[in-house]
Amino acid sequence: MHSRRLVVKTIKIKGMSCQHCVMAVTKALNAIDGIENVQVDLKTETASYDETRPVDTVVITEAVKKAGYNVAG
Ligand SMILES: [Cu+2]
Repeated sequence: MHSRRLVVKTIKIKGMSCQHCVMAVTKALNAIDGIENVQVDLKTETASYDETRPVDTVVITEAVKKAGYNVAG
């Protein structure tokens, strides 16, 4: 039995305007290996998720960009 690494992270997402955008960003982030339990909030323009192993920020930025949005900051 090995311990499970888990870090909760929150990032800022720019460009979302409706629930369709929220779903698109959620799907893009959920597809990344090492990211789980994605929660995207339109009003605060944030995405929170559990990182179960280290994920390069470039991977996250590119996935969000590919979905049509941007990671701010
Ligand atoms: Cu939308």
